[in-house]
Amino acid sequence: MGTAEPQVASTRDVQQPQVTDGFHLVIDALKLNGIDTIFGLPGIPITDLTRKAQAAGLRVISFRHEQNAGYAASIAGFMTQKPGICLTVSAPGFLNGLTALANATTNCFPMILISGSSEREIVDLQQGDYEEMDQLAIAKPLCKAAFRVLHAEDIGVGIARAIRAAVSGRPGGVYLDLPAKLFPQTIDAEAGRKSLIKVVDPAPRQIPAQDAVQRALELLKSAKRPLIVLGKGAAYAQADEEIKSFIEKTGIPYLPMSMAKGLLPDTHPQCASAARSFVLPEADVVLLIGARLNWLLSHGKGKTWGGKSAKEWGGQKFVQVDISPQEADSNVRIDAPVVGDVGSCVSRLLAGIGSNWTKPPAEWLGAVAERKNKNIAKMAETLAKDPTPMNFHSALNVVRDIVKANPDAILVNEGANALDFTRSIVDMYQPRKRLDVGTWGVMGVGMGFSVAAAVVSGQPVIAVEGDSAFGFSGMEVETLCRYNLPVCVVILNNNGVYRGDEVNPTGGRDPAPLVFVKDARYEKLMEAFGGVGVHATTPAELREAMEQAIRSRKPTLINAVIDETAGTESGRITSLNPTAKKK
Ligand code: ADP
Ligand code: TPW
Repeated sequence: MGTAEPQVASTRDVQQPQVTDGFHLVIDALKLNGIDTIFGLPGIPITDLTRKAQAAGLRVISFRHEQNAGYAASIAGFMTQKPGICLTVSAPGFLNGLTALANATTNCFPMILISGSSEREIVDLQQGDYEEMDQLAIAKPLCKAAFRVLHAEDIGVGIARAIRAAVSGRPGGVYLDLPAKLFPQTIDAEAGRKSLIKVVDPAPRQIPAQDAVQRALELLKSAKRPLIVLGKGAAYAQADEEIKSFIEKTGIPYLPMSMAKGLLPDTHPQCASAARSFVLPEADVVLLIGARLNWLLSHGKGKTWGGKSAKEWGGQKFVQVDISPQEADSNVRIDAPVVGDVGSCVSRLLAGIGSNWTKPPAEWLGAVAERKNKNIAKMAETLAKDPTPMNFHSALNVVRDIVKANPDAILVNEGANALDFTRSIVDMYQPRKRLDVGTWGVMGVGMGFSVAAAVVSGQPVIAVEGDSAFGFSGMEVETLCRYNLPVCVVILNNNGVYRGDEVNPTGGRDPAPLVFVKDARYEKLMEAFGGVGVHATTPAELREAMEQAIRSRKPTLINAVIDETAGTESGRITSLNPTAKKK
């Protein structure tokens, strides 16, 4: 071990001892564990790692900003159940990747941020090294686990621990600190090979206790108005068949959370999305599968759930299937927690319902269907309108048709109104095809998610972006072009954050804080790098451009110009604005 030259053999006849180094041990450890792609951005001290990784057959996707590489890694983790790898340089590169790492942890996406770091001796004495920062200490509170490797022979253990921490139990983000000095360290090749660990069973199944399953089934059986809520944990678990069978056998209406859309097709007769505001307050027993009762579900209480005031419990009983035993009771009482992985839990629930299960009362199913049909008819009327200029609805009606015709395509979605309207208008037909802003409602995931979705799946990607949302990662259109990815970006352009018609009431020289340059030609950004740019002002132009993009698989950016007065502040979550809260 050490950075010294390999020992020179004493006679000419004796072969030079074979050595390996830190660079190759990192690459070999990743490959040994089935990791085939690195998302990152090169620079000291990891430049050669990117080159050597590519030479060793790993796919290395280089970004223009580490945050986007980080988001790409995290969503690759969500899609594949393998930790997505993001590789960055020290201090500023590391910090740029950190937002994505924290976001991954918040969303339960498995990812490993690997950052090069500077000399420990200098960092610890704060003597001002190049890009000096105590990265491990900074990462720790923002991720599930953080490790540093100082010696080449520990690389195998470091990567094995990082993989296990990222994917076992509740998945999340892991930080792995690799100091510059580690990479050129050499050790005997055979010893190096032996030091690597192929992780056996990285995400062990967690079987729920039989009495917990029984308790849950009894509660469900007693329900008059049962409801199932599917969250992105259910989508992540890849237990699609078990979930479908359970829902269909029980006959219980279900509500998919945003990224669980498509687990069963949104057009499924039991899908209650179009009756959300009816089923939440009316249900008496709710089965949560891989969904937290956080703000996205109004914390399980208040008016959304039929409570009389903002904080009051609506009276529902809850069954919660989750891999994290600490999740139950985080917001309201969970009457029947079922702790385990979704696949194991749902298959046991399915086995437990047996053959004499009675479907929910017709009265409940009828009421849900009635509300749903009424809302669907109302939406159809709105979608049929063709106003000038285009608005969210007339543009998204086109996206809805294109996704229906291309159910394999992956839909990436961010913005405020652009997010809310897309979620409710565009039906999804297959699991894990909708990738969006997740638990934080974070802007900036768009192009990173799009790159990863295309790279991981090989399928076409449609990214529906608010014009503000797009700006956070817009430079990555160059990455789309460089790797020639089949991504069609649709910017719903209303000239600003939320909408574009605000004026500075003081009459001062600056525009209002929420508005952008009017009539911006975003499509020229894509043209600058050799992709296809389209300026679309009608649904017909949008449709033609999207069809062409899917057919050609060329990176395409469609600047879909919509009414700048369309949209509301913060979209559907205006009520969370502090000023609104005061009222
Ligand atoms: P959503 O935003 O779609 O409601 P959340 O991110 O709030 O979903 O919740 C996802 C939940 O799924 C988390 O509580 C997480 O612990 C859980 N989870 C993740 N993976 C699994 C799995 N394989 N089995 C069971 N639960 C899981
Ligand atoms: C990292 C706050 C939420 S939504 C949004 C911002 C800035 C943009 C909304 O405008 P857009 O969409 O994209 O044009 P639309 O359809 O309503 O016109 N910084 C981060 N995350 C968040 N969520 C914000 C700021 C925000």
